[in-house]
Amino acid sequence: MGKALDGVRILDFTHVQSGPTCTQLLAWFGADVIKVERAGAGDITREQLRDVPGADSLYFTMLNHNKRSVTIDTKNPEGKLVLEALIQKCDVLVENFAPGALDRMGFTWERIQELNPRMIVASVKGFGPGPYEDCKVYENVAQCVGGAASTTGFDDGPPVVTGAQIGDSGTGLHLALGIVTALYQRTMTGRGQKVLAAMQDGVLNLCRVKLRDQQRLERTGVMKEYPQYPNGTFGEAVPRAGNASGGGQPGWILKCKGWEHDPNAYIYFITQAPVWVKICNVIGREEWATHPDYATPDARLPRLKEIFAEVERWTMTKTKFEAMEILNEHDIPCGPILSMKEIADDESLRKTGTIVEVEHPVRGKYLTVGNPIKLSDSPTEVTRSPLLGEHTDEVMAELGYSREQIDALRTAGAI
Ligand code: CAO
Repeated sequence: MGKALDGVRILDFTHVQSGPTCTQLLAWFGADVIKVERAGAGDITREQLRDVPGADSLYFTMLNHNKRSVTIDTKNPEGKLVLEALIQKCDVLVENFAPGALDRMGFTWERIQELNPRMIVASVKGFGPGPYEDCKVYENVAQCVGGAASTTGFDDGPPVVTGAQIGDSGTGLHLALGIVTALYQRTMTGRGQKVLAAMQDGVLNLCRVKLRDQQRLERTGVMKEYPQYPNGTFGEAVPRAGNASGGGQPGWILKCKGWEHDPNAYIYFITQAPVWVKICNVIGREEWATHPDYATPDARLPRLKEIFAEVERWTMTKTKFEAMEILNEHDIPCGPILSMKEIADDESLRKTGTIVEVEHPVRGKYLTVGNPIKLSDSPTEVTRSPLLGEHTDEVMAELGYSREQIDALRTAGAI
């Protein structure tokens, strides 16, 4: 079976996390992704957080599957010529260097257009145009400037960053969508274009509901589904909501059996209005189904703390999996707090290819997250990340360089 992006060639000039997640997705959809790395060093993540001496780190291997690696010194005049040849052969250049780095290398948008007017140039930057556009940005900075940190955590504590890499992987996803959209537009216009995904914008897009709440707060001064209601105070900005549910169906994280020694013996419980009567029956508070203080969503809002405390008295008598099973029998939405260990061992995630075991020639077997997006006509096979420069000769030959030319460029330090 073919792949959705068969025939698309990507010049992958990305490093660290945000850019590589984007190009890895494109590779999983079938694009030929040629990762250009600095000769001798490579993507800095190859050696960051190493767990096996001498082997590429999991940080690198888990973000660079299905790619080819070539090493080019793009500041060397002869290396620049190799990069030019690649630009002429590829459809998309993806980069996430610090602002201005590509220009400093001599590859401005104008120069790239001269070389290949069909080329799409896709960039991740920390910020879009404005006062901070020249700043370098990492994951947690993006979470802080995109509205995630100020709205995450508990009211009586400091802002908190989340484990989900919404700044890096989230922006990589945004960029991937921009790239395939630009490729689609090119089929009609024949022209390339610039695609920019700023990490601040990507995080803010994922925090859309919090900007909704900012406006609700300004209009009404109170948000009744937030834990600050009815006894706490609201200030001028959207407060941290603890574990409250973001939507109109109140939820909270509740203890389950074993919580005293297991940090993940908890369940997320949603008091979804259509199943309120079933909730009352399951927890043994049948009278709440008709009591005017509890029977309607509006009546429940000022009593959510008391309601969740009562539900918790029930969940504490069950393991999170027992509670999940019983609640699902009654169509009550809930979710056990799964540890990474439990997820790694999850058979169903392995069956669907969401968790994949990969063999690597230096580090041996490791687990990775496969393609979370499943296409029925374009199945994903996850293959290992490339060793540094593993495909330099192969790609150079495809570009038309002879054996002698390749050797000479290597001697000159250009590749
Ligand atoms: N040959 C020669 N030079 C190369 C090269 C190659 N193959 N590949 C890269 N370089 C050079 C660049 O040209 C740049 O040189 P100058 O500084 O002289 O222009 C240099 O390597 C370093 O690039 P950088 O500034 O991007 O790297 P950094 O480690 O200093 O910064 C980061 C890293 C991530 C903060 C920065 O790249 C950035 O802000 N990127 C945009 C936002 C982003 O993607 N952040 C997410 C990172 S994941 O958490």
